[in-house]
Amino acid sequence: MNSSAAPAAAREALRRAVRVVVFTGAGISAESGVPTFRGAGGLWKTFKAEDLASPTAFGRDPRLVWEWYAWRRETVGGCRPNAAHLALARWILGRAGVTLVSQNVDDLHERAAREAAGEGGDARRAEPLKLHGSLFHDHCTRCPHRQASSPVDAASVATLPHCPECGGLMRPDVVWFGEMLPARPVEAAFAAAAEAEACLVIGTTGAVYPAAGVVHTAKASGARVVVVDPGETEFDALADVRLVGPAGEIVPTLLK
Ligand code: BJW
Ligand code: ZN
Repeated sequence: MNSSAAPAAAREALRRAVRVVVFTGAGISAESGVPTFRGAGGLWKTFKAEDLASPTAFGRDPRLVWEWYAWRRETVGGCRPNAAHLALARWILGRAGVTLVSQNVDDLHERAAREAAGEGGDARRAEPLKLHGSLFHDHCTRCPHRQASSPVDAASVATLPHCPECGGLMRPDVVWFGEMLPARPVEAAFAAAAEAEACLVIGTTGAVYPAAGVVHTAKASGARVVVVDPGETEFDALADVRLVGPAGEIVPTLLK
C-alpha cells in the first residue's frame, strides 16, 4: 500500500471493527521522555537496559538493579502522558469493544485514563492489561507479599527495601527475562486478541515473547493489523497497514 493511502486504510480498519485490541510498547511513552529499552535511548550509565532487567543481574548486584529502578521511577514520575496516551484513552472511553494491552511498566496509560475520564468517569475502562508488571509496586523475593513502592535508598544492600512480613529482600514487581508473565492479564489479552477484528500496535519492536504473541494471535484470528512506529519492527511483515512516524503525531489523527 502506498503511504498516502495508509492513514485512510487504518481508519477504515478500526471503524469497521467491533472488537479491537491495542498493543503498546515503550515507544508510546518515548515522547513523554521515558527511555525505550533498545536502541540509542536504552542505555543507563554504561549499562544496557536489557541486561539489567534480569534475575541474573538482580542476583549478582541487587543494589545496582535497585538504583536503576529508583532512577526510572523518578524519571517516569516527572513525565506526563503524551498526546498518544490521551487520544487512546479518550477513544477507548468513547466506544465499546476495545482492550488495551501494554508491555509498559510505567503508569502513563493509567494517568491518561484518569485525565480523560475526568471527575466521576470510569477511568478503569481505559486502563491497560499490564503484561510486564508495574514499576510502582514491589514484591518480596521470599514470600508472596506485594506492596506499592516507596522511596528507595540504594546506598547499600542493607538499605534496600525489605519485606515487612518476612524480612526478605523486596524487588520491583516487574517481569524479567526468563520469568512467567502474570496469568490473569495474559489470559485476558490473548482472549481479546482471538476475538479482535482489528489490532492496533503502537511503539514496540515486537521482539519479546510471549507478549508479542498477542499480535500474532490477533492476525491469525483474522484481525487487520495496523502498526504505528517510526522504525522497523518484527510486525512489519504481518502488518496490513504501517503508519511510519511518532505515536504522538500519528495516534491523535488516527483516532480523531
Ligand atoms: C516509537 C517512538 C515514538 C521509538 N512513537 N514508537 C519465543 C521466541 C524467542 C524467545 C522467547 C520466546 N518465548 C520466550 C522467550 C524468551 C524471552 C524473550 O522474548 N526473548 C527475546 C528478546 C529473544 N521472554 C521471556 O523471558 C519472558 N518470559 C518467558 O518467556 O517466561 C516463560 C518461561 C519462564 C520460566 C521457564 C520457562 C519459560 C519474559 C519477558 C519479560 C520482558 N521484560 C522486559 C522488562 C520489564 C521490566 C522493566 O521494564 O524493567 O519488558 S524487557 C523489555 O522489553 C520490557 C518491554 O516491555 C519489552 C518490550 O520492549 P518494547 O516495548 O518493544 O521496547 P523497545 O525499546 O524494544 O522498542 C521501542 C519501539 O518504539 C521501537 O520499535 C521504536 O522504533 C519505537 N519508538 N520512538 C512510536 N515516538
Ligand atoms: Zn516476604
